[in-house]
Amino acid sequence: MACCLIGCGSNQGARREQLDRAIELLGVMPGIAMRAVSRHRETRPIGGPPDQAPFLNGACLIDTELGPHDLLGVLSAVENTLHRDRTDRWGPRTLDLDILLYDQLVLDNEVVDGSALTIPHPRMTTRRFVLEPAVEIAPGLLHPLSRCSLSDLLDNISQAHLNVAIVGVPGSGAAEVAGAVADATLARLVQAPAGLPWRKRSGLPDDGDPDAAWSAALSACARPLETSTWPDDPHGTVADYWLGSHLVAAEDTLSPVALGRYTAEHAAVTAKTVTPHVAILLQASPETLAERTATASSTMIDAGAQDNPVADLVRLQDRLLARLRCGKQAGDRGPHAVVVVAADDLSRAIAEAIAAVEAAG
Ligand code: A4P
Ligand code: MG
Repeated sequence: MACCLIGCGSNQGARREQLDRAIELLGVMPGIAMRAVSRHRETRPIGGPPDQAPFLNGACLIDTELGPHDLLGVLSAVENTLHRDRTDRWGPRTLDLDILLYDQLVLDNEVVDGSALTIPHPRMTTRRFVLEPAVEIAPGLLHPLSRCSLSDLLDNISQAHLNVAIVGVPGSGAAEVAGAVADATLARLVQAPAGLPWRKRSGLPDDGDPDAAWSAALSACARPLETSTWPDDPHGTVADYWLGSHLVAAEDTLSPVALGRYTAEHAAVTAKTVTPHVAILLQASPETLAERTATASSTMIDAGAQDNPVADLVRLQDRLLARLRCGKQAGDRGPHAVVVVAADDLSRAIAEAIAAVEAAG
């Protein structure tokens, strides 16, 4: 028997009746027992076509004997009974039922019979319209990736001054996405004062002492994030980098002795800085990274320094994903909410990143 959290939404037709009917239908399905149902709340639509109607959102907790894909099939059948139209992604809908959590199961885009399933729901950690009803019925339930309770995740996005980091390797478009998110959300923009010195980079000491380059980049990037000078206005901050990237990149580059020293230095420096509440990780294909870094090779990476700089970028990107995904397991210095955004199409990445941040408000 698995305990599952289901998110429910509607912004078309008789919203309340449709949500009530969906809960009723779910409760009588074979293999499903309804345990708790939240109130429905009216919420502002996030993403999708402009001018769509407000949503009613809620959540329910079920026990089920069904496997995750069979459960998804049942949810789709209930959506269809209530006349769900699937023409537009994030478009108006009579009913949307999402699997938010399925026990502590983690599935990454697992395809069975043509339908893909990602659990936990990949956008839930920044969505107030998901977390508020979920916390009402299951505040202590653990999110298996962040290792935070639902109530911690809601507190995390409820900070007076939301701190967002756009994380990506050179060529991912982090600077462009961060600028656009800051503009759209009226947040303060913090731009990286120095790049990662995992290649010989312009603007960093080039004296043959790799340790000095790593230290210089770390302290330059830590300065704008120092706790002592951090603002508390309600607009929030969007930075186009995350200090954790420096450590992940260093692990791939420095000798064991140099890395030991740098790890201690990194811990001491980051302890004096703020931790982002939300990280948006940009994920680009090797082709995109090759194309974007070829046009900017003089400032992004020294292509002559390695045989295959794009392969290095891809490896770093994978390791950033792994590090960010493991949440609190990596200590409490990691962002609690992590959203992965495909970065090959930059306008789409910008829209997704803005939606992820606006969903917290
Ligand atoms: N899918 C993968 N993982 C899951 C999962 N954990 N639960 C697949 C449910 N479905 C999952 O979903 C598209 C496909 O996602 C499914 O075929 C399934 O195989 P869909 O319901 O057909 O389409 P969608 O909902 O438009 O897409 P998506 O990406 O699930 O949308 P989201 O992220 O759920 O966002 N604003 C407010 N205020 N309230 C809302 O409820 N909802 C959305 C939809 C956007 N903005 C909103 C709200
Ligand atoms: Mg859905």
